[in-house]
Amino acid sequence: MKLLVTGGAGFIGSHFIRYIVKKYPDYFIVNLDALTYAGNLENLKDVEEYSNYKFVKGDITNRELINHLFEEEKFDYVVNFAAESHVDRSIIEPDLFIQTNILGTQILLDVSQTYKVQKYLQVSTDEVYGTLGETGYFTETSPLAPNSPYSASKAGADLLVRAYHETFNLPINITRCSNNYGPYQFPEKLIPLMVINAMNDKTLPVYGDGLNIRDWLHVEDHCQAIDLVLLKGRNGEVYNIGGNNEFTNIEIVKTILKQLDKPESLIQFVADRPGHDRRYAIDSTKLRKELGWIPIYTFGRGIKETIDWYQNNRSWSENIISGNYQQYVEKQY
Ligand code: NAD
Ligand code: TDX
Repeated sequence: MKLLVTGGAGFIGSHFIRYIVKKYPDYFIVNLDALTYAGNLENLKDVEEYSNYKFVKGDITNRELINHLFEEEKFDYVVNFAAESHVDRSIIEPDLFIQTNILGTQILLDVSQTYKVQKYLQVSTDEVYGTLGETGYFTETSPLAPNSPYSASKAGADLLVRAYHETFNLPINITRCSNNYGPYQFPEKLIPLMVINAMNDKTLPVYGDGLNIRDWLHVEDHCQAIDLVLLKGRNGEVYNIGGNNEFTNIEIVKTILKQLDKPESLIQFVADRPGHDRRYAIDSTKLRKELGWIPIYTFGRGIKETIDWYQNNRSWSENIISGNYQQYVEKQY
């Protein structure tokens, strides 16, 4: 069994590769990653020694390279994590999001179709559904109503995946997950940013009134769900993945400060994000009932272990902040 994982040097992709390489020693996994600012081979240092794993540096928008790779490896499965993933960056530089998230997906779909893969899995997000009021949950049939260039580009990609299934019979699944947290998350995202700033006695920038709600899921529970959908998901179906862990941003920030024994005076309310979605909450009944998914982490355990990890692995974030790992990558490849 040959599996192509794109974007495997990022946060979720690196956890997925670690999970799959260990769980399925008879699978061969190729990690294709362009190593953008968010890609970091340090995330996979312990995986490099596995003989069923190979890294290839490359861009999903490079059709020639993708064609060549499929010709060479004859993949059975494709899991596409590669994306520009940060909402704030999409507000500043939307072009790159369209390029990678939409065009890159279309190229992967085309080549997957040509080489007749058994399954193409698109890793998507709850943000494609837009925002919720105080009540209700996103289900797989909620309308797509993205509010940021990031989520619009992810929704566009989802629609292409659907179209390739309907038009060309490409076997597909789409997963739509809520906010992930855990080790190795790039420190531009809420939780690692706040942990690292608090550790360094820097201010914690909370957007708007801090009352926006996110539904948090530990990254390993997300990986377990993707594994299930990849192998057992019904062809053509969308599966929502969520943790039932709704918290306001200010609650998250205060939890972090408490564990690190830092004062709440570090909190600084700043201008709100334009188009800031108020609340996300995912109904993952379909995944639980059909495929028997049961998340392992409680939020209490997961957030404690995650904060501990950033404290015990300071050099990881220091290398990113100082740009050391970029120099390392340039030397390696
Ligand atoms: P990330 O930004 O940490 O990693 C993205 C990876 O993709 C990086 O390694 C980067 O180098 C690579 N990449 C970017 N452009 C590329 C290109 N053109 N070609 C090849 N590789 C490229 O992102 P993440 O948080 O790990 O998210 C992974 C996927 O999961 C994304 O598709 C994202 O939309 C989705 N998702 C994320 C979350 C979350 O909370 N982080 C939640 C739901 C869904
Ligand atoms: O400095 C900050 N201050 C702040 O208040 C940052 C970085 C964020 N926030 C708020 C904005 C959001 O309400 O925290 C919340 C979480 O923000 P992000 O970590 O940027 O995540 P979000 O915008 O919710 O999107 C994330 O979840 C869905 C991922 O980045 C996406 O890739 C994924 O699709």
